[in-house]
Amino acid sequence: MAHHALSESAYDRRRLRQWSRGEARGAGLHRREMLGLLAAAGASLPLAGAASGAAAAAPGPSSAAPAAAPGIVKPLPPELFTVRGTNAETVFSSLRGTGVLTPADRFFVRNHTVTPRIDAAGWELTVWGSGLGGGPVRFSYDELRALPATTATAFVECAGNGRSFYTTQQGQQVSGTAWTLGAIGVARWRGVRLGEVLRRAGVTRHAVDVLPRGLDDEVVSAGVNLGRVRRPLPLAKALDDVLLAYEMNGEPLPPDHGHPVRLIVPGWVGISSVKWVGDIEVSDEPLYTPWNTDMYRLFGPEHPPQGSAPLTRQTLKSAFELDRDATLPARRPVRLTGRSWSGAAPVREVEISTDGGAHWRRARLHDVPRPGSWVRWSATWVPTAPGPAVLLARATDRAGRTQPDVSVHNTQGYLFDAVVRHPVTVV
Ligand SMILES: Nc1nc2c(c(=O)[nH]1)N[C@H]1C(S)=C(S)[C@@H](COP(=O)(O)O)O[C@H]1N2
Ligand SMILES: [Mo]
Repeated sequence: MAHHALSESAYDRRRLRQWSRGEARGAGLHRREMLGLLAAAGASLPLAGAASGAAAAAPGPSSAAPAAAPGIVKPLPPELFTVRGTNAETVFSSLRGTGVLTPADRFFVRNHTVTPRIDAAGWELTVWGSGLGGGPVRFSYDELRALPATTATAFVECAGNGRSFYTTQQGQQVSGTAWTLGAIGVARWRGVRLGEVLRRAGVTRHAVDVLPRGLDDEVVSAGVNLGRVRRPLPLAKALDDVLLAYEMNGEPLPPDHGHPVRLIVPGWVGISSVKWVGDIEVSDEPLYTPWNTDMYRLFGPEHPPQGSAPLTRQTLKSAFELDRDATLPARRPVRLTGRSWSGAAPVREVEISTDGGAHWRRARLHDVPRPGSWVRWSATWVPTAPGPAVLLARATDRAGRTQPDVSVHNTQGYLFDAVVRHPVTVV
């Protein structure tokens, strides 16, 4: 663990130095140009799509959402999903009573464009680039499935999960899809280790970066074509625990979640887990795309002028499996349930407050905390006086981090980690 943390941060520092010196190549856009685009109007992150709007413009959970996300294949009934532009957020209360694994029918979808329909029989993966000993190597779906299989339980969580609370709870402006806390799901993924495929493709010791690219449409943002979704992964992570997954919860990957094959990068921001992967470049020098230069880094007054290093691990969060503004009867025991998770380490403890943070007590944990997954928890509450109340849940992980009261702002609203205030009404 420590070894990987070290090599990851060394890698980030090297990348950041190169970026600062203007050595970034292949990013598609000059950074200043891109930042200008992102700042323009400050309204919506261009990639979020016109319909989704910004957190500032659409703070409510569902009031401003359009009726459907045309690019998503699976049904999106309102009791399971809140549609936000090209994306669909899981209604957290719909997880109540489900297991650790999020059923595919309620797993959130984050699409930069639209879900492509890809036939596994005609699909192949091409691995190529200067970090290989020889030329391109191709794998058919059947060849990939014939390689040694591994399974892993891991969450996929959008870096912007919780973004709307920068605005509704902290009064700050951010750009991007106005997620509440439902841009996360946990699944059991089955596939082949990326490291296994890279070794078979002849990765050399000069390789430093691995760039998976999706087969979905090129992303056009404010009139600029950014190309296909692609984000470099440092070789150390690629060889560690990354999967090329072809099954989700025991079924072939559904179209919306990357059929036939996607990356699963445990613990890291969701953008790392590229869906519908078609090719992987293995490079002997660092690579740059808009997804590791202008997006998915922290910008703003509280961060270095060049922005933070590219985001890697997810932060920690907690959510109640209860609708916001739910109505609860007074003087009757109510079983509050929820989930907490962290990208850094297993969750150690969850505390809840039913009086806006004046008093705290421990919630009961229902799962053995594991890295890269979440724990379900519960606590019984007997509301006394009728009227409004605010519920809070606060997680601490085994790395010693506790959710703070306030999250440090960044312009694109990533990595929200503060305790979320959950209003209810006692009647
Ligand atoms: N090819 C491709 N991969 C992608 C995306 C995309 O739009 N295209 N979205 C990314 C983002 S931002 C997230 S949060 C996750 C979401 O995965 P899911 O839709 O299966 O929940 O996929 C990532 N992989
Ligand atoms: Mo995301």
